[in-house]
Amino acid sequence: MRHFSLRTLLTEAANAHQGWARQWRAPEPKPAYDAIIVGGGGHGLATAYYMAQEHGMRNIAVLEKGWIGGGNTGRNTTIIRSNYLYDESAAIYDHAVKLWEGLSQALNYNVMYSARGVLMLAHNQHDVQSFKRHVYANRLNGVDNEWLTPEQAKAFCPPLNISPDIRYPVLGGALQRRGGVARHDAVAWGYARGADALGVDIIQNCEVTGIVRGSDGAVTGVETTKGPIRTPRIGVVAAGHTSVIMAMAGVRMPLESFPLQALVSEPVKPVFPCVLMSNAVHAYISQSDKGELVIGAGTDQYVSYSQQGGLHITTHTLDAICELFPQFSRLRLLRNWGGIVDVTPDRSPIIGRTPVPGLFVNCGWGTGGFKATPGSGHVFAWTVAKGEPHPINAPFTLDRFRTGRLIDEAAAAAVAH
Ligand code: FAD
Ligand code: PYC
Repeated sequence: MRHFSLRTLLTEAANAHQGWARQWRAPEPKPAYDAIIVGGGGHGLATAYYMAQEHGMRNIAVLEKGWIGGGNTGRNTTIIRSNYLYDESAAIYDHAVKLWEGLSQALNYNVMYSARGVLMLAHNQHDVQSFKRHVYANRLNGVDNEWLTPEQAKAFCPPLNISPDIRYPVLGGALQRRGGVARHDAVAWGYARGADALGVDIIQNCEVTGIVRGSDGAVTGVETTKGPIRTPRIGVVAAGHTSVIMAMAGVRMPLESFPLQALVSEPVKPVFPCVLMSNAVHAYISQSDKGELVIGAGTDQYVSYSQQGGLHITTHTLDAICELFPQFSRLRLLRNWGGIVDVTPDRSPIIGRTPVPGLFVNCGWGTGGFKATPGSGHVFAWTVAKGEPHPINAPFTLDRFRTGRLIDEAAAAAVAH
């Protein structure tokens, strides 16, 4: 019979344990979510909704650093239209308009879409030529748009001053009758409620502070102010802050962030029947269902992340509004605010894959992404769910800034930037 000292016994036990430990591998931790959407604005919430509703992805989360709809979605002037010049743009913006038309029914939530017509005024010969070109191009794409004389513009929008001796005389206008407005926060809430009902987790006060990548470079999760979360797929939809988040994954974006402002007057009885935009003077106006005149300005000339812009920008806008609508000069301003928009060199969005496996981006809507919300969410959901672009967003690649296949919509983007 062998005798073992206590020391030998302990040493053998330790060796056996080490051998076992060498063979045993801890299983890879399971992803907490199949996909994460960064940004709880209208686009991010719509993306999550369509991922769950159309692609059956229920184990997903939307991470929002503040509160849902507190970014540009809740700060914009809600103008909806699809009168863009190029085929690619007409396709995506009109896809959105068609979804707007049935959105309240689809979500069973009144987003107050009101197709009251968007009239874009021409104030000089260049405007006239450019807008007429848009009218013809839109019609070829099956998008409604028509040219109005100054008298027809006044008949459509009676408060308009068409006197020829004003500083910005009206030479005519392009009218898209299917254009209009919707209630912006209802859009965020409607999509959030729909996504939540399908099992999507919406996590507010949860800022993404890092993107984690595995040894093969693919994403494996995010770092957040509430701790790390594992996921193999991330969709970044964080208007104004996209560059900051994409830099966390080592991707440099062709974007600049600018403040853009808007304001509302005190509420008055219904006086303004449509949406009117004057791109040359950077002013646009409609009336909300609460009665406030909703007025927007151009972007600041300098990049910034501050959610307020220069006072001189709004002053210039109000000068233009009072000249076009002298009767509004006695109205009082109720409040003004700003948002941060991210702008691409060709004023068209970027929607699709990135050089990092598992990382997708939807950004660059600049001053005009509210109108796109349902269409953008719909095609981005497809892109993230299938890992490949929907045919409608296929042209809007990040790669176009390398290949030069730009989609220059500076004129249709309308707002000065
Ligand atoms: P947002 O609503 O801004 O959502 C992005 C979200 O990402 C934000 O809630 C933000 O908090 C969150 N986020 C950012 N960083 C992080 C992070 N690290 N972690 C987690 N979350 C993060 N467009 C039109 O079509 N018509 C208009 O009339 C119009 N008027 C406008 C007027 C103004 C004054 C402004 C500012 C914009 C206007 N726009 C308009 C543009 C439009 O508002 C935007 O293009 C659109 O709302 C963008 O939607 P979004 O969901 O991508 O962005
Ligand atoms: O894209 O139509 C637009 C818009 C109007 C005001 C700001 N953006």
